[in-house]
Amino acid sequence: MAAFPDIPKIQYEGPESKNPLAFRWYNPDEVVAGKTMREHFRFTVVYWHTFRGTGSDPFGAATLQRPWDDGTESVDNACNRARAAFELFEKLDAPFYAFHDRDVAPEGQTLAESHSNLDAVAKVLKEEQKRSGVGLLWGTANLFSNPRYMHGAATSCNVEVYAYAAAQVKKAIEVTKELGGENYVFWGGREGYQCLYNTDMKRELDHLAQFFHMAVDHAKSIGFTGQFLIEPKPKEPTKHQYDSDVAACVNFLRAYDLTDSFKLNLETNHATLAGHEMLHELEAAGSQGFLGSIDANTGDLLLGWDTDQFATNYYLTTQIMLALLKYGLSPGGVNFDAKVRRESFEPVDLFYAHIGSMDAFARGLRVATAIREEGALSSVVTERYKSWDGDLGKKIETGKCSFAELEKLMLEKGEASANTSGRQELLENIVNRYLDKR
Ligand code: XLS
Ligand code: NI
Ligand code: NI
Repeated sequence: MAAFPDIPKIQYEGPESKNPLAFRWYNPDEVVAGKTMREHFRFTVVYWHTFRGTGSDPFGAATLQRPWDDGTESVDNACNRARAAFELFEKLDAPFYAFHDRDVAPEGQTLAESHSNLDAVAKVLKEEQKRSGVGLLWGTANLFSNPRYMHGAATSCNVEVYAYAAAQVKKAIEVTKELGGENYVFWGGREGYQCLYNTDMKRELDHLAQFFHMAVDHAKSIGFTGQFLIEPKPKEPTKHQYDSDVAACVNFLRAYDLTDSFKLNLETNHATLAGHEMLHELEAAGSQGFLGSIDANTGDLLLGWDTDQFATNYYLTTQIMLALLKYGLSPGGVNFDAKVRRESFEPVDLFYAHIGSMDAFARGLRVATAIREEGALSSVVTERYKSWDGDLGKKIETGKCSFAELEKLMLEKGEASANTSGRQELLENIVNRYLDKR
């Protein structure tokens, strides 16, 4: 039985379309900047929000209607849900999905039972992948929901909880490999602290690094070649998450000799919670060679938590696409780590949400491509740094200069040459001009 019987396969109808179940900007087979749109985005639907979200919040119970779900934590229900999920992926023409182990299969009474539940559902996932051609962008383990993880997992003060987490990740990597997953993600879950009075920060960070080294070793031993990704987030659920932002993650990876095996999965709402724009995080990661994948969503700047909304703002998607065109994304993707609001309780709302955000990204791609092709921003940047293109700049940039030489030069000159305008307002107007265009 179809889960979404009234919803057709979503088609591209062009910008003038008023059909809410059609794409206006996302045309999967259209080539833009040398690649099809499908290849640019590698759009990914998340299992946890889209198929496990209930709409409950700290003030109220579940609201979301999901007729295919019988509400039980059984393996049968999990298998039915998986079939419903693939119907949505196919109707949206989304080439990938992503999951946590506990999203797709119920946790058992013992670790062994949880493993076998996961294997049973993975069988259905594998069949559905084969049938539909939808692939797994990444897998991950949920190391935060079960109460055993109250003090964290890989940073827990309880060594057996650490061991349990390792066992769970080992299995999740194996299942990800079995399903052809292209990446494996570590979001920090509860790896952080609520209170420094009870926390040995150095020891926790050392443990976390050992955990990652063991994950790398295990991946090698089973021949899993997917990319490992860390997902920065500054707070929530802990007061301070260790992977707080790109700078903190890159520092951690360098300090613990993990740079060969890890890149970063950047999420818009996490960037803004850290007090950064997404573009800042993309530049910080991309310029250091750590940009792996993105969790595409948006927050609400008036709310201080991870609201995980679908991104529809063209400025945001244009900025993201400017960075993705500059640094590239594969084997990552544009992963909709976003949820419908609890008031949007009907199944069709899942379609409106994804279609709108896919379109916003496609529009962003078109605008960013035009900006780049015409060099509208890059020519200004080149011009702005042109003083560095002379002999002096070269000498400094290649490490062949000293303070003494620079002092000598400036003593001779007496004053630096005049500055030029930064032209920020003009550039903001130029970006608007590209946004006006079709
Ligand atoms: C939570 C994270 C989470 C990860 C996957 O804030 O965004 O959803 O993406 O564990
Ligand atoms: Ni995320
Ligand atoms: Ni998040």
